[in-house]
Amino acid sequence: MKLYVTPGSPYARMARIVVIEKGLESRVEVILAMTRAAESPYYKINPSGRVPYLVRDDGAGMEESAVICAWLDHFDGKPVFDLPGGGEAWEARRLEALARSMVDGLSVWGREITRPQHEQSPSVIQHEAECARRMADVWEAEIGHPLMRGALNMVQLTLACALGLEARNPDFRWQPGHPKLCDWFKRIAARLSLAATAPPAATSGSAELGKLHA
Ligand SMILES: N[C@@H](CCC(=O)N[C@@H](CS)C(=O)NCC(=O)O)C(=O)O
Repeated sequence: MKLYVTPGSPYARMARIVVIEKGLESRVEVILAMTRAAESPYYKINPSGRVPYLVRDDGAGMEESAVICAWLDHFDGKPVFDLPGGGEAWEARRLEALARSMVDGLSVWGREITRPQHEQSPSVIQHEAECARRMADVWEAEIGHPLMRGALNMVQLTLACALGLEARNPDFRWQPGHPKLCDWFKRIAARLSLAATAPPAATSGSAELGKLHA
């Protein structure tokens, strides 16, 4: 399989983490894609131009981090990241949506600040900065939830990738005033799969097509 990513994408990071957690490094070639660039050769592989994108062994291509993570997790027939069913199902889905909402907002903010200065919208930046601040407050209150402890699951993974975006955006300073979230993040960020996929500090944003070790 081939997994197309960029080093700074939180969505691609989720898939890269699952590759490592599931020991799929020898089955999945992780490839850097050139996104958001006119005439990128990547558009011939994935017409939407987004990452992550998984080209399966049967040649079919899959979009969407949640779908790709689930596919990779189920590849060996022994999924470990599925959210619980039964009585906990709605809580799990509620929290996953909350974490994904934070990634989505931070991605809008991150995209805005990587545009040329004259194209950036101060009101979009302010809106997303305030949203991120409120979301950090919400997570400070939610982080004690039982689903945020114990075996790694998609909620934890998604939130960790959201908070990790502090490396990409110097104005996303969620740590002050959020001691419980800081403790939680410190522990999860030390995990091998997270340390190996930590986003680089923001530079130009996209990368040449090439190989990337998960
Ligand atoms: N909902 C998608 C979002 C993917 C996404 O927006 N990826 C960004 C990188 S963080 C991207 O590929 N942007 C390039 C573009 O929009 O052309 C997912 O969960 O995979």
